[in-house]
Amino acid sequence: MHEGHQEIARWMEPLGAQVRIDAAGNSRAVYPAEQPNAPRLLIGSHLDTVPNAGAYDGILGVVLAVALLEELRGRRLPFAIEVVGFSEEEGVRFGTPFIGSRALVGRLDEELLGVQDARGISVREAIKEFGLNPAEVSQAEVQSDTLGYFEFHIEQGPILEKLNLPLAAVEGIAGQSRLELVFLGRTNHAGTTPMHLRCDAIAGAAEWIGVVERLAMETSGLVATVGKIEAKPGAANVIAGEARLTLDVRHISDEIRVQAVEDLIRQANGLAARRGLTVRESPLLNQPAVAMDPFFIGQIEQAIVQTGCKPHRMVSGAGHDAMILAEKVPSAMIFLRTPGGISHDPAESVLQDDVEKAIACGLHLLDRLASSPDFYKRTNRA
Ligand code: HGY
Ligand code: MN
Ligand code: MN
Repeated sequence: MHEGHQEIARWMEPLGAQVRIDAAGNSRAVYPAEQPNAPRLLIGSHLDTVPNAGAYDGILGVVLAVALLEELRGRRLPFAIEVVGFSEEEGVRFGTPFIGSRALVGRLDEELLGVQDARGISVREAIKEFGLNPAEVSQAEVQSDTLGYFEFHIEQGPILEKLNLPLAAVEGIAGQSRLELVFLGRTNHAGTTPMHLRCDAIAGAAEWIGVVERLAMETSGLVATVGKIEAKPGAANVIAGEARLTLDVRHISDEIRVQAVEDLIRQANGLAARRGLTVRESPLLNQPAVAMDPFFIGQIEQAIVQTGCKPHRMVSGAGHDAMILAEKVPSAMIFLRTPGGISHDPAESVLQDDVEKAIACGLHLLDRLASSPDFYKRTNRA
């Protein structure tokens, strides 16, 4: 992350930007406006990613923001542009996502600073280890006159490729629940324990994973994933006494999502009772669905048309920092087509022509915002 921060500074300083790292490890680079003390528009995305990832999720949004400013060729706008590289969006290390962007909306609180990783290191200690001061987290918050936030991001799904469209405006981001469940049974000998006398935690977890998949297949618009499972003691000739797994449930309707989670927990307890197991669930995230800013969506669609492309609006199944920034400032996203719909995998890719169109669209958007009186009138929730 230190190297990533230094690279972004190397890109941004020649453009006359002031670069700093805030206390949550976010890279913050401000490209000045025509006049000093002008309000800011934030453009960015996340710097972190998932294990064995592709090369575009998150970082493409930061690189596109830098490329957009380079394309201004020194031109200043009536507003400053702050390029933000969020330190932690995926939630891989601490199990809970959006740590970087929550600092910008004042939600990197004591509870979140106390969350620990698998080695028992808290967010607060990780910030100190990185060389930053957790006591300064409040200084990461966005200014009250911030005009908005927008994020370029790969779609990470198959829709734009199927429609043969390079770009889209995101109208909403699906809500997301994340939990950890632990099935507890009784460790025993694999060779001597008759089947009807077992309390097999892996077998119980496996049955429940089938229930998760079936519920999602039968509920329109719902996706549910068990992405990680760890068994103890984890030996071939030992019946597992513990199976620890993650659950990720998403839907654009919060009611359907929350209902599905409650249903899955109820079914976990039911099958555990039948198998002589117990289940412990720990909620890690209950992130409501978020609508993007209507004014921004309209401006983005016009900018897409000006770029010579057919406009399209869509819901994002993936979570993004924009859903956190939207708590404080008008937020929006521009999606780029994802070839093969593959993401969170080294095969993740973008088409160079789509990237060029995204930069052109971004320039049209900046020109539209710079000349739009409505853009400055909007009050912020900051
Ligand atoms: O998991 C997600 O929704 C995204 O990759 N942060
Ligand atoms: Mn991701
Ligand atoms: Mn992402």
